[in-house]
Amino acid sequence: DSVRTCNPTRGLLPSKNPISPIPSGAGNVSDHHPLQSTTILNNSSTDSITVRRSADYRPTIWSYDYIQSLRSEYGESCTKQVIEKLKEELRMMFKEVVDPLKKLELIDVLQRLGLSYHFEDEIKSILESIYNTTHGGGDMRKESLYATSLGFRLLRQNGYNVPQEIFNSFKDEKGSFLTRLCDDIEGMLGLYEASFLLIDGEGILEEARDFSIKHLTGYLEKSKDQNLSAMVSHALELPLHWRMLRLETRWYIDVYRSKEGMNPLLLKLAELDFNVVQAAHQEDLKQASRWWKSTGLEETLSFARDRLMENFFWTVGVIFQPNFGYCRRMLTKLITLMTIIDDVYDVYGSLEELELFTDAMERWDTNAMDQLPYYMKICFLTLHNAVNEMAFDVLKEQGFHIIRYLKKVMVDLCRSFMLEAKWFYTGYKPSFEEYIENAWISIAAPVVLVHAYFLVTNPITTEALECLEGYPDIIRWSSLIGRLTDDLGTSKNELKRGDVPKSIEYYMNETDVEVDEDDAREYIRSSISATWKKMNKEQLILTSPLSKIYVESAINLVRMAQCIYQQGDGHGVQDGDTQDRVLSLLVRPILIDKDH
Ligand code: 0FV
Ligand code: MN
Ligand code: MN
Ligand code: MN
Ligand code: MN
Repeated sequence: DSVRTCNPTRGLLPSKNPISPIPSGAGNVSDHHPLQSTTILNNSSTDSITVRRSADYRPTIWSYDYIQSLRSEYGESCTKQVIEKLKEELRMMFKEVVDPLKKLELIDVLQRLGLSYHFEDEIKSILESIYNTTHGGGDMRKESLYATSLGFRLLRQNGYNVPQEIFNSFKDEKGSFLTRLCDDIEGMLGLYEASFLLIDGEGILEEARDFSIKHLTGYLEKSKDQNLSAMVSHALELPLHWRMLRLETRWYIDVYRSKEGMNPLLLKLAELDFNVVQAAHQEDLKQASRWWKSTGLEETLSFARDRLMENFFWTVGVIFQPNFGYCRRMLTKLITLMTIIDDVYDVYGSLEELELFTDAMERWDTNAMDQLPYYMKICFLTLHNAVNEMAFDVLKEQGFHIIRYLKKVMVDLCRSFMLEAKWFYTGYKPSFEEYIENAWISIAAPVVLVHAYFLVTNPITTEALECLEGYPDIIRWSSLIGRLTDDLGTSKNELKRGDVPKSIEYYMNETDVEVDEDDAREYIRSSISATWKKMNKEQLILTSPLSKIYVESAINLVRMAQCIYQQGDGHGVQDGDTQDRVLSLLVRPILIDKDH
């Protein structure tokens, strides 16, 4: 039941771009010098010759008909009634839990099973009372490493600034972590996960991270316990705090099923809820796909990435809760258009056309379209319509006129695209700093995140608007990590096809001492870790005018970027990873044994 068989013709086409002289297949791109991967078009209206590059992106593997054919039996309201009943039963059970550690474990399981959004009030009051009774973690010192770590992580995740010093009780007089802890693998796992909530300057947590990584790695080499080993290697691959929520949920439901002391009611709710959420996502996806088809852009801009499914997948990473369908649909439009416009600037457009397009964006005026070639006219107006539609909805629902905020981020993005195009055409080599200063914008995350504010927040506040205009830190850090992870995943192919160099190359270029590509990649990864510390701090700022759900969405964007680019270019290249993830999250329901 592979996806390709549902889509018999498209995936087999030799090349997406009918005018491309390059044989298709990812391997071939590498053999072409940028100047060889060009197409010469005779532009009849001006008689000039436009030299165009090609990225040779493959057609989508998810056809329109396939997407529209998705159906789920879990969209029915009778399932929702069962869920409500289960939730009630569980609420009663929760009230009977008195032991603080048991309460924390319950919250942890709810989060991992993707259910915490149903119990926000309960979770909030439990954490608040734990924080108050332990005076910011003070009394937790008497607890085990496992309990202390769990409490620390859950409290920090929820905005409580528990001091790192609570881990001092696990150190000896010389300040090293006690060696006897090494055999406590659960505690070590907990410490490892907790350490990723660190902020700048927290040396104890950094030490905790290195210490736990060392011992967990050692454990894997000699362990015979398969279940625990699976947990440890999953954690070492990527810490919980960095993971895309829905994928973790899908993974953990299977783990939980065979866990000792598993609560069958909780498992049942998790399975049902997963399928109900998936059904809601399918409806959003189908709507977004009808919009994409209606624009005709897939034909008009056939050189660009046709990645509706992957774009939608991004939005599920940003916000998965079923009642945020409007947000997902609008963000899908936006990411789709950003992806295409990125290809216009990076691959297809001539320098002259790009100047005209940038100018049209700056004027934000449909009269400016007259100067554009047809493919750009269509692109410009689709974007204009999508942005205006969002602005209209906000004006109607909340009375705020927000076009200038949306326009500003769009213009900043196009200018950053333009600068990279100029660097490409002039051969100018910016310093690493200079590159980064532009590149955190050219990743398009600021555009996505400014729009996201309006899509997840009600009511919008004037303070938040002022804050957004100056690109608050949460947007900066989130975008920077987005850029760095994208570069790690995509720059190899980008260089091969003739795009501007990216952070890895600039870093290698500028350092005096000999650095090879591996060193540069290691440096980028350490910058990503350093930026996470800054982002973690944003979660602890209680006076932020931005809403909690918004800050979480911004962090989720980073988690999603790390997920998409974990093994390479999961956005542009349709390799197995993204395809498998899409299938397990958006297509295949969990098989539920109806007899139980
Ligand atoms: C990245 O592609 C890409 F598709 C973008 C900019 C849209 C998705 C971004 C977000 C959801 C924030 P590519 O690697 O070609 O981008 P660059 O900037 O490296 O050309
Ligand atoms: Mn096409
Ligand atoms: Mn690009
Ligand atoms: Mn680009
Ligand atoms: Mn890239």
